[in-house]
Amino acid sequence: MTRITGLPPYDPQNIFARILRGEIPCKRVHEDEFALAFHDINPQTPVHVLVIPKGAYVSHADFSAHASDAEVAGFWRAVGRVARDLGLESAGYRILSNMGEDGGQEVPHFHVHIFGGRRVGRMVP
Ligand code: IU
Repeated sequence: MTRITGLPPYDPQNIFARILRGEIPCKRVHEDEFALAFHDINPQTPVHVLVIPKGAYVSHADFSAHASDAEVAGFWRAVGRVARDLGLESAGYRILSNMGEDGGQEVPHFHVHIFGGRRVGRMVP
């Protein structure tokens, strides 16, 4: 498949790649064929979990363009399942993914934040 242009190459030494390889520990909440979920090291809300795909994708732009349908479905099902298993569904929660420089992305492996456990209110960019 042709890779979309303008994206940085995937860095296999990024911190989430190292977590996926088991080189760095994490507080895991879920793992399956497509995704790993773990508690953010610097939580912004009482519940702050990151969900990352097993595949090597820099960002949502990369993932949405290049992941297989099975990977996309498996990943997003994992996001929903994690939120459900954390007991966030009845009160609600926020999912967010920072993408690239303007989006404030720090770790160059696609990840979705799940914020919950308190009222997070409406999103203000
Ligand atoms: P961002 O969307 O790329 O800005 O988010 C990166 C997140 O990864 C941020 O919330 C960090 O606290 C979190 N994190 C982590 O959980 N463990 C780490 O070792 C590192 C960052 I470095």
